[in-house]
Amino acid sequence: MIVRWWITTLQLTELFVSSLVHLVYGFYIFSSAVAGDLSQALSDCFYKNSVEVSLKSEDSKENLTSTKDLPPIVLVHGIFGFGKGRLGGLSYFAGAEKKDDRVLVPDLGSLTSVYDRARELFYYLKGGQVDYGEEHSKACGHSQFGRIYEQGHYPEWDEHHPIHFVGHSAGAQVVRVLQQMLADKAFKCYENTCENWVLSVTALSGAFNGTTRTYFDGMNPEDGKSLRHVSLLQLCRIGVIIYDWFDIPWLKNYYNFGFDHFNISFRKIGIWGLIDCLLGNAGPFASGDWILPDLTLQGSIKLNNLLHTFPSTYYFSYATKRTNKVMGITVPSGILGIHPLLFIRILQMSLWRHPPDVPPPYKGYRDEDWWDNDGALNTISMTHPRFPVEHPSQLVVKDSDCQPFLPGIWYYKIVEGDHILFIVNRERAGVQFDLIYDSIFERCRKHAFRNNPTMPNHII
Ligand SMILES: *[C@@H]1O[C@H](CO)[C@@H](O)[C@H](O)[C@H]1NC(C)=O
Ligand SMILES: *[C@@H]1O[C@H](CO)[C@@H](O)[C@H](O)[C@H]1NC(C)=O
Ligand SMILES: CC(=O)N[C@H]1CO[C@H](CO)[C@@H](O)[C@@H]1O
Repeated sequence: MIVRWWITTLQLTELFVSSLVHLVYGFYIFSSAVAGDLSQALSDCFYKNSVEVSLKSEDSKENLTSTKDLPPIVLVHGIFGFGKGRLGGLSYFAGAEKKDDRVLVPDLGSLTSVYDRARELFYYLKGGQVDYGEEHSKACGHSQFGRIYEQGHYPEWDEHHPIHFVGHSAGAQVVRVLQQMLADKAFKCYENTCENWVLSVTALSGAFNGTTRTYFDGMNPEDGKSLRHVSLLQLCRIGVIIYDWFDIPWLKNYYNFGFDHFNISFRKIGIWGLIDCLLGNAGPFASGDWILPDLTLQGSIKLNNLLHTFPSTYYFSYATKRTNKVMGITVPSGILGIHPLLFIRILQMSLWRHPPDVPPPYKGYRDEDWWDNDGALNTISMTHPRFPVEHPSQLVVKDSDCQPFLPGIWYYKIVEGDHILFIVNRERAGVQFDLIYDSIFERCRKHAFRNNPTMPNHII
């Protein structure tokens, strides 16, 4: 009895400390984001013209009659992310979308599952009402139909008008799931979809292989699906349900977790429905149809079982790392110039031990493979999809390592940086910010295209 009480007290203390860490950390990101956005807006006033001139001159080199002919580059946000128009016009990609004339930034819900995001992304581009699919909706207890896009953002999208995708974190996995859905012809009334609708996939700290961070925050390592009773995610769950239940229009316009298709609003479920959700009998957290289960090691294995790397699509991935090995021990790299709260998160992950009484998530699992990390994801998870089969890949150290740039292979670069270095606040990444996005956009525009979109093997 006393032992139990003692354990609960310990858990509560741990919870308190970790939520404090995350709260302050979140606030730190948010405030620096707002400050960054302001200074960005100011500097834009002064420098916009010069940037535009340099872009134009690059375009003319390629003889493009108009930007309308360019395949769009679609930037897909990750967890807690948001698209264009949310948070008072803040840019999740820290203004990187201004670097090219044809960039789209969809808003896919900040905590919804990878599957639901992929469905939404399709209709965002093609237009029409989001159809989550009958079977999936029934299984997860949400409406089959969602938001209506009166006007698609790229209605001509097809094999001959393919798209470049850039995904941050979970956004990279969303793109892979979408590509598989296209290959599987999973959209009703669109019989002609195929994998070649996707021209290239670029992952920035992509969550391909899951992350041990989910277990620190409250996912159960036993099943990778349920939540520990006392945990940060438990608080998050309660907060989200209440936020959605109050359903205050201007607030939801400002920031939306994306669970509208679950009908959590008080107008629809009343007080008993709220209690049901809070008790864990209904809603996204009950059915597991939200993002965290997809980011556990177990959840990623389940997703990856169905996903392929396709031969005519270009793949590039940036894996971030903020750790180093010192005498065989993995430690956060560089104590100077790193925010103390970020330091704690990285340190935490570099000390990860899988609970000994729980079977390992896969055969051959070793804790040490998962110690290198960027504070949110393990580096091993970000390079390329590895499970259940290792997908073709090549490490890039010098730029010449990926020339010629071939489709069907995951080229990857390891970048010294934390998980949020390339989003929200561009000042943090400094010169690296421009280097990375410029090379992404340049690769899309100059190296990734198919000469013959209708290769004979696609016709047959
Ligand atoms: C650019 O391409 C168009 C058609 O694709 C062609 O008519 C035109 O001559 C080209 N211009 C240059 C400068 O190559
Ligand atoms: C949610 O509400 C809409 C109408 O407002 C209804 O059509 C839909 O069936 C409801 N979904 C669920 C899962 O209750
Ligand atoms: C969860 C998962 O997919 N894990 C894989 C990640 O990468 C390692 C190293 O290759 C694989 O062994 C795991 O199976």
